[in-house]
Amino acid sequence: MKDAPFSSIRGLLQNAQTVLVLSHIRPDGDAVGSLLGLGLALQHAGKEVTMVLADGVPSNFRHLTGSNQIVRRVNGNFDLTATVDCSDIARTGNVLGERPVDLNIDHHITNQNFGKVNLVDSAAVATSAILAEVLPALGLPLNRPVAEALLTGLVSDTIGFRTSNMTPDALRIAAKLMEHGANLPELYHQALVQRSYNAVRYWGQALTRLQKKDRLIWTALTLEDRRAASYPGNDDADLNHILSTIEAVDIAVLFVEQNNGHVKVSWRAQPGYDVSQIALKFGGGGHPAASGADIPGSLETVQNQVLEATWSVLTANNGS
Ligand SMILES: [Mn+2]
Repeated sequence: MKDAPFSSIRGLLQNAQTVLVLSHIRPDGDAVGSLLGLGLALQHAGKEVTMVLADGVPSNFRHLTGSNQIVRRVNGNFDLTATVDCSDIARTGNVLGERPVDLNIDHHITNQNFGKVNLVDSAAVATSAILAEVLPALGLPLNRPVAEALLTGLVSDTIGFRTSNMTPDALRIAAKLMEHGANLPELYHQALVQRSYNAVRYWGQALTRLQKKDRLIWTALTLEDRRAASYPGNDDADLNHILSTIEAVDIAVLFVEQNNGHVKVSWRAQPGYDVSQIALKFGGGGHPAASGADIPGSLETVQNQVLEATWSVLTANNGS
């Protein structure tokens, strides 16, 4: 963060009245939290802000102030376009058209630095954590709704402060957000603990087919599973969190069949592995310990290709 381009960001913001802020498809807590954190802070500073999530706001984040302002399409022109928590432009859901990105704020190690100004800190536990430091430095106050959004992002991406990249600084940021009015137990419960009945039934389908080879574990959620459980989303309903709690496993892979002929793949790995490199090979990205990709092909084909590539990473590490 030492080289953070604060003065360029300040310049961009000063000259902008209308601001477009976007985050990524299949939004998680950090996507929603960083979007609202930046968006509401800019609104508070008198800017006219449009916030966009191509897939809309997941139901477990609709309690956040400002979430009802988030729209799914981009209309009109803006003085400034900013993305948060997006490692590449396609992650916005291709809603930008020809509009260039002025400001790219992110913490993914695979970030493509596609903005005119890029504030990318891969050591940060969440994009929301970056914003919790950047906003006050830019003279944008952390009021209660902003603090709630950012703490939601921080809690989500660290799975409740327990990912291996946790730092004392991340806890200090959380403490600061609590001091600005964010209720940790409540936001934690909404972001990580509470689940729908249908989501757990959806997990059940995949858990009965769970497979293990040495220290690799995997399963798939099919379209049929989604229908059987009446699960409304096209995501994994956080099942990968459950897979990553299984003992004596180094890498967990979850396949989610999509209705566009693609398969969404997510990897979770123990420290010492870098699954972002596998994801990158398949057109995705992420973090060393948690990555994802959207791969065209049938479930069977994608599963074979991905398991083969993952297996070779696992065995290469074992040999080193
Ligand atoms: Mn994030």
